[in-house]
Amino acid sequence: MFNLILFGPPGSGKGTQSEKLIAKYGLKHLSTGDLLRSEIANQTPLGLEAKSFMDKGQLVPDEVVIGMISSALDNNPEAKGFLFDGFPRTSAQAQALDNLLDLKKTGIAVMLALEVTEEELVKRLLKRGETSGRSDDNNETVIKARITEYHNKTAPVADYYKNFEKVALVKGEGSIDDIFGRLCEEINARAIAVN
Ligand code: B4P
Repeated sequence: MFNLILFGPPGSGKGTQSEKLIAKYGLKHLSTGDLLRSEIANQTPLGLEAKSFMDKGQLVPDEVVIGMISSALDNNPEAKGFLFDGFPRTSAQAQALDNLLDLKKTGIAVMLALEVTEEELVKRLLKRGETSGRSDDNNETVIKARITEYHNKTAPVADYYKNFEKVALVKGEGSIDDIFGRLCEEINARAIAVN
């Protein structure tokens, strides 16, 4: 199995690049943001709980997202690898992911970390907010709260993977295709098992 984490602050292009990477490498895409928005759309109890955090720009509690990822792993026994998009976002999530993958006798091959300036992040998210209907995108205060959550709780997750020399920093500014090319170079340098 080849498993990778696409990492970066809100609006760094994780969702955008994930679509292209799964098409090229045939990995199963697991986006906690997408899973949570689907729960909200279906008005499930989990979705209603998650919405109250997401609307304020806060992270959803660890046990909620870890449970979702655990079920998604169990529901895809045939996957040849997973692309984790927006997960893990806290050190507790990173530890839980390692434990879940250990049970499947696999692990993370690489964390690709997109680097984008804060000014560019805010610009991109406000622009998406004009059309996306996402309540967490159309308010600059909420966007800034998301970025603060990222610095406080999520950025340390990269240090966790740096201990295992698994982090590749990738410039996340420029054209979508150029960034995709940089990500593919990093994967191809590591991924003997990916076709
Ligand atoms: P997510 O859904 O993960 O979304 P995101 O961080 O906003 O964005 P992403 O980086 O995927 O950006 P995108 O490609 O879309 O999270 C939303 C919320 O869910 C979180 O705030 C949190 O509350 C909750 N959540 C999710 N996972 C969680 C977890 N594990 N634990 C706890 N809570 C969790 O790009 C953004 C915009 O930029 C798009 O409009 C795109 O078109 C544009 N763009 C992309 N690349 C570009 C480029 N190169 N140039 C110009 N624009 C570009």
